[in-house]
Order: sequence, then C-alpha cells, then structure tokens
Amino acid sequence: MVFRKLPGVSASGMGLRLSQKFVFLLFLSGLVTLCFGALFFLPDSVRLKRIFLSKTETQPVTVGSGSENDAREQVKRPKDQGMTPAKGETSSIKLKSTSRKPSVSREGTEERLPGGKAQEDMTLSKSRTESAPSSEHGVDLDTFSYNKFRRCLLKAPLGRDNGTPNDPMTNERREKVKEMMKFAWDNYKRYAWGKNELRPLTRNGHIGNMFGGLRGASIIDSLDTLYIMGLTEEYNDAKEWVKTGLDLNSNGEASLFEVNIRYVGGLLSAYYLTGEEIFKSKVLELGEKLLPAFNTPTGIPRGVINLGSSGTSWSWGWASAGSSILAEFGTLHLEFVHLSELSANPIYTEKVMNIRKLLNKIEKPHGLYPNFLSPVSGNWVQHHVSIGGLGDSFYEYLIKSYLMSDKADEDAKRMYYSALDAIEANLVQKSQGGLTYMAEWRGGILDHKMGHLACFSGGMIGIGADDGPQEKRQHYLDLAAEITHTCHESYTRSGTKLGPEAFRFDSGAEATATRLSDRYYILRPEVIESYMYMWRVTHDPKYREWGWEAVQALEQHCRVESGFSGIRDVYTTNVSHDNMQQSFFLSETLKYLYLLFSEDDLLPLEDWVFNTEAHPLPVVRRSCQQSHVTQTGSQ
Ligand code: DMJ
Repeated sequence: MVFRKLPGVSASGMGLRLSQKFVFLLFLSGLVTLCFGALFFLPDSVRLKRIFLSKTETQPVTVGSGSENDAREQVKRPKDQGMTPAKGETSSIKLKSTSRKPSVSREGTEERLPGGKAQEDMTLSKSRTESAPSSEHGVDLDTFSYNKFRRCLLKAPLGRDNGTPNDPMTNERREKVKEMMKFAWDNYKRYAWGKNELRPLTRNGHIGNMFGGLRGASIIDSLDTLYIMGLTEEYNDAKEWVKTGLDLNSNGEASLFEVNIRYVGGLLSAYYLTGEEIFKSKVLELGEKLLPAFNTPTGIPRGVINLGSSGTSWSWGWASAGSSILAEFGTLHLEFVHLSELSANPIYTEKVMNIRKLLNKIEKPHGLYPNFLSPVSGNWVQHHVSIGGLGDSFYEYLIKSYLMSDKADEDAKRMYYSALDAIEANLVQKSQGGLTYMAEWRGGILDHKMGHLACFSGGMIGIGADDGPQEKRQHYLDLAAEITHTCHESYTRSGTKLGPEAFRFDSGAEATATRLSDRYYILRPEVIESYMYMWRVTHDPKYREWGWEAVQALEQHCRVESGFSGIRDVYTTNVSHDNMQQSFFLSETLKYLYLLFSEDDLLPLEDWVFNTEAHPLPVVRRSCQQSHVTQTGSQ
C-alpha cells in the first residue's frame, strides 16, 4: 500500500497546523523539563540513588578477608551490639565510612568479610560524652575507661611516698640507681636519640634488625622506669618522641617476641601508669600488625613477622625444621590479654588461648616442654628443654598469667605447677659443692650448665610459692632462695663480681664459665630480678646487699664516659667493653634495682605483674574487667 500526501495535512499525518505544532512542542518540552527538574531538585533520596547509581557504587568498602585464619579480617568489634551506655555516656551508634582499601592476601586475591553484618561491626563507631579518639584500625578506643581501671586498683601505683625507703642508707642507694638511670638516659639522648640502643664507646646509635624497622627501643623501654623514678623532664621527652617520632608504618622483618615484650609491653605499661591516650592508640595500632603472625595451620605464630601490609611470617633460619620457639610463642599472653582489654576485641586473647590449648593437650616428654615446636604439625621438633634461653619466659608467663587474672586462670596455674614438678624431677640438680642449679635436658641427657637467663627462675618460683599446694609452700621458697644463691655465687666467683652468660657444674667447675665464649656479661637483669622478688617475698636483707654489690660492680666495670657497656669477660678486671648499652638495662636492670631499694608499695605486687621486660601490667580484676573478654577465652 502507498500513502499519498493529502492537501492541508502535514507529513506527520496528524492534521495539525504549524502554529498548533509549535504549541504542542512547547508543552512537551515544558513537561520534560519539569520531570528532570524533579529528579535533580528534589531532596536527596536513597531510592533515587539506587535507580541512577550503579550497584557496585552502593556496596560498602570491604576490609579484611574471608579466610578464617586471616587475623586482619578479625580485627573488628564483635560485641558492640547490646552494649548499654554507662552513666553519663550517650550511645549514638552510627555507620562510619572507612577509607581503607580492601586488603590483599598473600595469594593476591581480594579478601572479603563473610557478610555485610561483620562489615557493619567493623565500621561501627560509638560516640560518647567522655571524648576519646577513635582508631583508624577498626577498633574503638573509647570502650576502656581509664578512671574505672584506676578505681579498681587496690593501692596507689606509686605508693604513699613514691616508695621512698625509711632508712637513709637504702634511700642513698636508691638515689644512686636513679643517678645511673639518668646518666644512661642522658647519653642515649645525646648520642643515639631515636635509634634503638646507644653505643657508648663510639658515641652513636645502634639500630639492629630485631625490631623490623621500628626505632626508639630504648625510649619505649625507658618510659615506665623514668616515670616511676620521678625523672619527669626525661619522661616528657620520651612521651613527646612517642607522639612525634614513633613511626609504626614500618615494612621490615621483626621478632614477634621482641616487639611484643619491649614495644607492646612498654607502651601498655606507660598507658596504665599515666593514662596518656597516645600510648593506648599506638599500642593498639601495633598490636593489630602482629596478628598475621598467627596465620599458620596450628595458630602457633612463627618467630619473624613482616610489619608491613603483607603480614608474611617466617621461622628463624637457625631454628630446626622451621620450628617456633617455646619462649617466643609462649611469651605473648600477658600483653595480648591487655590488648583485648583495651580494645574490647577478643581476638588477642583468642590467639594466645589457642596456643595455651595446644600446649595443654600435646604430649610432653616426662611432663617437660621442649623448646622447638612445628607451627605446621603442632608437634615437638627436638627434645631440648631449658629454663634458660629458648624456654625461660614461657614458664614465667604461666604463673604470671594466673596472677594477672586475679587468680582466675586455673589452667595456667595447673600447667605452671605441673611443669615445675617436672623441672624439679628432671632438671634441678645439686652440685658437689652444694649449689642448687637447673641443668638443661637433651632428650634425657643432662647438660650441667645454667645460663644467666635461667637465673630469673629464683624470682619466679618465689612469687609463685604461695599459690601452690600449701604443704609445698616452704619447699618452693627454699628452692627459690637456693637458686638465687647459686646465681649470686656465679657473680661472686668472678673478678668483676658480675656473672657470665653461662656457668657450669662439670669438669670441676662450680658456677663458673669454662668456655671463653660464655664469659661475657651484657648488662642482663635476671640475677638482680630474682634479688628484687626475693626481697619482696622474704625481706631478707641479704638481697639488698647483693643488689648493692651489683651496683658497685656495674659502676666500676660497665660505666664508661658516655653510658654503660657490656663486658667481654667477667673474669678479668682489665675489662674489654662491647660498646652496647642494651635497652633492657634501662627497662629491667635499673628498674629492678630501684624497686629493690624502694618500699613494697611502689608498684605493689597485689596490683601489678611485670612482663618479661619488666614492664608492669595491672592485674585484671574479675569484678572490674572492662572488655567482657575473659582471660581464659572470650565469653
Ligand atoms: C630481656 O629482653 C627479657 O628479659 C627476655 O625475657 C630475656 N632476655 C632479655 C634480658 O636478658
């Protein structure tokens, strides 16, 4: 069919005139303008956004991974819902947008949270009238009330009069120790500020490779010592450096153990003593970086961790068959419980409770804990047992976990006393000269050697004496005193009156080093640590006397023009210095000496437990626990 054009009828075929067409077009364009105007000028509406924006743009930003083992995924606030605000607090829970990019797993796949719910948990922010900073790291910092924590202490942390002793001679000795601290600090500040340790002979700083690019180990390790000694100006300088100089965005390989005991421990105790928010925010930021170390088939962390975004971890090259070290993975409990307490995030406690569970279950040769364990199979790798290096602080943290839990952590208590029974049955020896010592055990064969590191055990057994079976109390006190006596002998039998790194009880030796390579002293604290605990437990004046002998020896042989240095051979008084002022000298050796000459109410043991780097951490009282995370697992 063909359409023909009719006269007077337009091509559109509607039969409209030009003027009519014009009016119609005008009407149409008015209508279109009105519709679009409505879209753009009406109030912002989620519905309209849903229509006009693409689906992907409305998805929440994903943080973390779906892998169960990925620790970073689990850094979230699981218990926010249902929290009722405390009196005086407004609880406006709101969604906070996060600028964090999706993290990428080592395999290179994007990591996602399992569901939107968890995502919401991670971004919940709770605003309160008590203003507190919010972390960029997915945890809120305002769940912990410092005031509430202080009210829960039984005594004032610094005592009635900062622990000033009544008798003038003890006070003079204490002042001497304070002077030593100031001298060590001033020289560090002058020649090595911001580095990890001072090299006092060459007057420069040492960085080393233990802390994965983190700096200022001596500053972090000194914070609490300066504070309790009343070295206010020095403490303020240290605090200022933490604010402006402590950079946690390092990408290096660090020892999980060393970063934990020095940095996490140092920042935690600085926070608990002072209430300064900067310490809390730094320690929570750092704590999160340590979590990927636990991503192993068993959850037993490896020794070395990359602090950068990869979170990769390795076993030490020297540790046989890729094993993890008992004293390393067994020395996290105290700090991690406090990380959970401060962040209200159970993840940290869960990580260390998982280690505990494995160690509790695994078969132990003669009830002993060997030093090497595979993080893959969860089996022992070698049967070497020692209360010194490689094993030491694992035992220390068992009894201290019990004490820090306000004596609630029954598993820790049971494991500690049965380990001690096994140690007594297999390792504790009496020398021909009548000295009690702890030998090392190599698959049933005894090595009659005791390391300086093992000398902490006198103090450990001393503080645990009261909580064992009543009938063994005196026995434990005697054992603690005997071991401390032996360690003191290792000092008195040297020319410098300082003890060697390891001493032996064979081939005619009695508490002396027989190998040249064991003769050095690097300003270690363990012997003095035991004096301090034994003083607190018994008040036998000999411990203060022994401490004073050590002060004099340190002054005579380790003090140099620009700081304190370790020595290469304790048996020669013509000393050769190793040119290193270790950070633990400031954190532990001088702190324990200061406490030894102070009244017991300076950091009373009812309220405080010292981590293995001598950083005081408060007892978490059940009635006062703030995180709702039990120390024996999450609720
Ligand atoms: C410190 O870092 C700690 O005491 C650790 O537990 C063992 N070694 C040093 C001090 O000797």
